[in-house]
Amino acid sequence: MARRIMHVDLDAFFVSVEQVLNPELKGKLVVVGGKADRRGVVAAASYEARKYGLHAGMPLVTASRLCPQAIFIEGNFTKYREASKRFMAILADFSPYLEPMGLDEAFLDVTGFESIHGSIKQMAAAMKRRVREELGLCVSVGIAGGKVVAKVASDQSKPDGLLEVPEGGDKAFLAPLPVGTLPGIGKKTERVLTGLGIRTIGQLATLPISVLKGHFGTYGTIVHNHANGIDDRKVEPRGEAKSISRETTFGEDIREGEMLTATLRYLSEKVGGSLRRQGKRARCVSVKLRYADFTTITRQTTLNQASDSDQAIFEAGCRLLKRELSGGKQSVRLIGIGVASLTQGQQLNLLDNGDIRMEKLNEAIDKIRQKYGFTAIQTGRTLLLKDIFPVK
Ligand code: TTP
Ligand code: MG
Repeated sequence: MARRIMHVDLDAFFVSVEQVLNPELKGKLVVVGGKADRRGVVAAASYEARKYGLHAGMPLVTASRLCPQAIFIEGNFTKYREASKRFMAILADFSPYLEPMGLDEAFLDVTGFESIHGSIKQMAAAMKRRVREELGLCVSVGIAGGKVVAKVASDQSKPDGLLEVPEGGDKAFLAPLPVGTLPGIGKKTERVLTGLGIRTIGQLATLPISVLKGHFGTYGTIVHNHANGIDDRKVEPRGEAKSISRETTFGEDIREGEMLTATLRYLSEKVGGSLRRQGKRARCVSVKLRYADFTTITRQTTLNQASDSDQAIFEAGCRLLKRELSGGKQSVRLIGIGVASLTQGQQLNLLDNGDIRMEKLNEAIDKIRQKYGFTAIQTGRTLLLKDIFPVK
């Protein structure tokens, strides 16, 4: 049976949530990202505001020049996360093969589901209805034989769209579209392609792989396949944890390095504890920062050997944080630390005495925390946080 993949993406997500919470904003020129006089960029613009050329990533000052009558809103991530959770729960009712991508979009494998709903299109319509009735939000849906074409279809259908590419029609659907509509083709790649005389995805599809490899390296093969509507990537539901992370959003944006470091230490201890509970070690450590303007970055590094120690995670995270903040100009809204490349069980390398001491210390700390709660033990740095995270 031919695969049927659905891509769903909420329209003007942050803005739409604000409009649900404050109906006076409906149908108006609304921008989420910060006050017009603030530095920073647009996170989301209503479709009405997009008519004036406003889009995500545009500096707020430019947005307010183009559209001074727009309503500029600070935004509140907690509300968006809550809406996202409810959105994903509705999608999960439609297919267990659900792969969320960030907060407001997801892929679903819906192969064979027409027998339940009459057709895949009717299934999409039912999904759109539920999201509208239960959340007041508008979702656009694309249906195709693979992920990349399903995503292009939902993009093309926006806003409030529903577009099904007929079976076997993926390549023909893409052919007339400009190369820039293919996910992964950014402005830079687009310029290179224009230089080669390539404007449509159909033209891109005819370029030999060797030419694309010459320009894009190994990515050339993927570009070639996607342009030809070939994409076998599976929809991957969240399985066993491939990574562990903890993050926290500050009540108010933070600039002080010391406070950020202390929070990083606290979160590292949470991640380390979780690793040890699962009997796992990690090779990869990443730090996530969301700045006041909602720009979110992650930086990652690899440890010399897999570890489950709070100290090793913290030290690696701290190096990443210092490097990132060295060019720092903005205050931070959220900080997080995560580990990935997880392995099960003991490391094979011989531990030196210092490592053994650390292992014993962490084991002892875990035991005390298990008995008396996480905050029963505070390391020097996390004491700074006692006003933020209440001691039980
Ligand atoms: P998108 O789905 O890319 O955008 P959107 O939902 O606002 O609009 P569309 O109808 O075109 O889908 O992103 C989802 C949310 O992620 C968006 O509402 C705000 C946030 N976001 C940012 O904070 N910064 C960005 O640069 C982008 C693109 C999105
Ligand atoms: Mg969206």
